Amino acid sequence: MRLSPRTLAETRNAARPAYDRARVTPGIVHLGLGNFHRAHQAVYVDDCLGATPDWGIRGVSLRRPDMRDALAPQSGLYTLAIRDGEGTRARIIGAVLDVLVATEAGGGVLAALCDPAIRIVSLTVTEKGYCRDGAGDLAVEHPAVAADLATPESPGSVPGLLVEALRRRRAAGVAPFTVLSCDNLPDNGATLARIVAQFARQRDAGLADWIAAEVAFPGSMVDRIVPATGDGDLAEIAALTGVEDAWPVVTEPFCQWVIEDRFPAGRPDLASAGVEFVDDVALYEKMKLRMLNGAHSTLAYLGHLRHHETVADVMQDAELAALVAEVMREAAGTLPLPAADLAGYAKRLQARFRNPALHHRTAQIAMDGSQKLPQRLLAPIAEAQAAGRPWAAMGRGVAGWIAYLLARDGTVEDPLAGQLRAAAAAGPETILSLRAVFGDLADARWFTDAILAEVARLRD
Ligand code: CS2
Repeated sequence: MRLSPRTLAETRNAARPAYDRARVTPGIVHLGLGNFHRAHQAVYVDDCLGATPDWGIRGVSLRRPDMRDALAPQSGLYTLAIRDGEGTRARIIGAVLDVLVATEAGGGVLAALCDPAIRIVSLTVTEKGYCRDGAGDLAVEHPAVAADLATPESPGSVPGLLVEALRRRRAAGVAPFTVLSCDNLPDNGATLARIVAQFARQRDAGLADWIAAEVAFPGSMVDRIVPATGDGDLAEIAALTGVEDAWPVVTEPFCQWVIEDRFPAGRPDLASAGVEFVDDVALYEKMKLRMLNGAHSTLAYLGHLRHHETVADVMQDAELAALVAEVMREAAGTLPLPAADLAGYAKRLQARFRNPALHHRTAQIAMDGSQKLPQRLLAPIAEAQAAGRPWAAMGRGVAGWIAYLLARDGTVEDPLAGQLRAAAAAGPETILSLRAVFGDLADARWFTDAILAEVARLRD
């Protein structure tokens, strides 16, 4: 029996939407409908739909149709399984109304984005979706950006889609939506605003000025560990709930969302669902990116080299668990926050990493290293060095990435895969000279000498 509105009443051991789903209408388009969105933002929105049913979500898959194909027969319903050492709690989420596929002709994504009922466009498109160059500006030679600048009315890239949708809304006299980045980037709102502005300026200066004046891009910090769904999860969740879900999502109990409160077109009452609204999210973002994600990347590369399959496995390796704690300590040293608070935060992060019920693969975190290292490890290393503070553990994370690239001959999942393959063939010095990843650190001997020594040690 497949999960659907018809079978919903027959699900067992799972909380069901507490609102009348027939009354829900779309208010949000979400770009990048992956597991993370489904276990995070969609859950907060689900909590709001009883009071305000006009904030349902239309999901967009930017590349593949597989999520749409899984969720369409279920009318968007899916199971969220929250797991820790104590067991599994299941909940059926109804906030996603349908899924559109951006690559399909007539896929309806632009029409959805232009619907006046849509007041928020949120994004989880991963670091590479922002099409940034090494300096954080729009990469105009990026193939997807170049293609969209050539044919801007049928866009496929994130900046291309947002700018064309905003242009059409402006032309039709429809107020713009708020653009809410939910990716793990520093200053994610400001970064997206800059990239959209730069893309718009390439098309039409008047449009760029209008976007700068009228469109809000609040920043946000998002946090929940959400592994890829495994085959075993499908069977286990079906056994628990009594209905089959083609793509359930498994996650941890912890969940956090901090957002800058700039929503001129309105927003659901997310505070009632536990969202923290602040004036400036930058420090929260930095803390999470450096302490959680920096430690995550470090344990992913070094753990993978030691053949540990999951994060929980790495945390059983005393040497690596100690390194993870040290990365967090060093990262904390770069943050202007009370040391005791950061020590408590680090303790809670390590407990989350030890969650034995999450099968969070080191290989999943290892992906897209060229996009992740700068904000997770390289920026805090540069700041630590300038302040005369230690950074050796974070340096081991960087060396781990290089050793990982060398061990795989540069054959990795990464938008810079071609460059990484060529650099790996030439050796670690060449990898360290990639300015697109290392920026000015590529020229800093204090940095490159230490990392090269660590890479040699790791390879031994
Ligand atoms: C992870 C993140 O895959 C990765 O790069 O570090 O997805 C991490 O699990 C989340 O940011 C936690 O909020």
